[in-house]
Amino acid sequence: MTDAARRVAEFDALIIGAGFSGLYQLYSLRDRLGLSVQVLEAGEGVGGTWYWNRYPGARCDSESHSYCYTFSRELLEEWQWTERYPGDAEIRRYLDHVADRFDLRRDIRFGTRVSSAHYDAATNRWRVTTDKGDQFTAQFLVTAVGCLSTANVPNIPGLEHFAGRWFHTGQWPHEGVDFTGKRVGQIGTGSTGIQAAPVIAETAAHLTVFQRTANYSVPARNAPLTDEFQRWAKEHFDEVRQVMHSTTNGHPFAIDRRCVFDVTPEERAQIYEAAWQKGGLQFRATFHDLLLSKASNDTAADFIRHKIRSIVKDPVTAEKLADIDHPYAAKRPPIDTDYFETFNRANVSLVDVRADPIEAITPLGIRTRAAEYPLDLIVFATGFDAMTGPLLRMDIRGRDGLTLAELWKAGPRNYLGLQVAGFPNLFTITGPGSPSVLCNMPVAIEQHVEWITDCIAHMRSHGLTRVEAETEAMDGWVAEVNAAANATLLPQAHHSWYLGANVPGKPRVFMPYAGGMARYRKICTEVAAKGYQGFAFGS
Ligand code: NA7
Repeated sequence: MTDAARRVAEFDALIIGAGFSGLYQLYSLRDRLGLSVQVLEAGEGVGGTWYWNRYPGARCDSESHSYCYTFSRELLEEWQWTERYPGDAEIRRYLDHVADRFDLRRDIRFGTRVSSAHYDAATNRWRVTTDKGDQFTAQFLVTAVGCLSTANVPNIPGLEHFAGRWFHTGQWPHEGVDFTGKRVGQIGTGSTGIQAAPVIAETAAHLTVFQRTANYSVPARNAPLTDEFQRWAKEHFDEVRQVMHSTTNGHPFAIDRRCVFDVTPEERAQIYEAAWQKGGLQFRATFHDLLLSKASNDTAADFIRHKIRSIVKDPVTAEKLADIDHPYAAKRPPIDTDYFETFNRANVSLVDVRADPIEAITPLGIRTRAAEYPLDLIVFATGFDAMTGPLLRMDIRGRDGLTLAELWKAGPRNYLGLQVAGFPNLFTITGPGSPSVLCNMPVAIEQHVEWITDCIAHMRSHGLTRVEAETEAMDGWVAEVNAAANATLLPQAHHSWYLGANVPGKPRVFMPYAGGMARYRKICTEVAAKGYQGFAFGS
């Protein structure tokens, strides 16, 4: 046997990624269905997104009691979150615990990045090659690669000549970065930048925030969880899950049914103020029509702009921060801890790079059209090649050598966000075309993993070996995803990563399914109940 032949390992299923999705998919296929499964993971540990995102202030925007698996009652009972929103280290501890508790590590190969996955019709198997040249084959291939795992470092001329150090928030060094006494430049004011700036400013000599698009943000009001709340969350978990499953976005709070103009301006102001004081993404849930009507949305947008102006003392800085060009929540709405307050510090300044664009990075720092900012460190909080990026950076080829990159060159196409015509037995967890990033992620992930597991169980019990989305069903779903987005204000944020607008050259297509998680779950359940309508099986 040659070395090459010896290194081809065969499994029933291969899973790419060991974050929330990959861990649960491994457990489901291995322990529920009895398949032989191998997970391939680029990191040296479990955690996925949370393995890489260790930047200062990294924290989840979902409340901790809802940011977890619900499939195991014992797991729910034994795990204790400590804060209202879990920080990155606590989420890693949780996922480490899950991996140990369900004995998952023995089937995960760490430090292994998948470079290609090719379908072989003759054997009905996927052949997967890694960056180390190892090869694996399997009947089923499941991508659990996350939506925000391909870092987007903008191509600014001169970066290679910068004399200081630079980091992307999504590839943060595990040993941390010491900002003490340093002049730091931060590019980007999305959810990440809004979390990072206040923490960096605490120790940096000076922080300069380079803002291209001003952003709304609502206080998170993070705090330690009381014993009383922890008890309540455990005792009422069935009700909490019921709410998470019935709402549009999978969070443990319902979106109010009232519309903005159902109430008087005074009542509206009180409702917004109460939500601002309570903090968190609930602000978006105050009215039913915030993302449906521009006039309604304007009232929330004006409320937040007014808050920004009242918090930020320097009127010029306040105006730059409040000069927001899109409807509230049409981009992913950040929540923060003292973001706007940070601009009242003497060691923090804001540069509006729309008015004064970045021209180059020099050995000394960042040069805009009007000035040069000397820096020791640059933090790129510049986001990700979201949703399609993690899939397309692998060379995925289906039937007859068709590449995913070719099929998706004008934007992602799939059926239910789960399968692509021409790519049999390939399943994508929380890929484009599914609610994913518009939803509390673990809710979306559990639904996908369970649907995929049920589909494979169905195949095995019916002697079927191949499943593939039909082209017509795929085209119908692409139209449905577009229609769902166009029924909302979401496409009106022209710079949003939902649209791929943050990555030069990326097709501008609204990627996630905006029809709501509850509706999506119903569609998927009905499709399965009708004998997997829109999918073709082979044996
Ligand atoms: P985002 O939300 O994509 O934010 C990236 C930020 O970086 C945003 O303010 C961008 O401005 C800015 N950016 C990107 N490229 C550049 C260049 N070339 N010059 C200046 N500024 C730039 O990423 P995050 O990491 O904050 O959040 C991602 C998701 O993680 C978040 O939505 C949550 O779901 C969790 P722009 O708005 O494009 O003008």
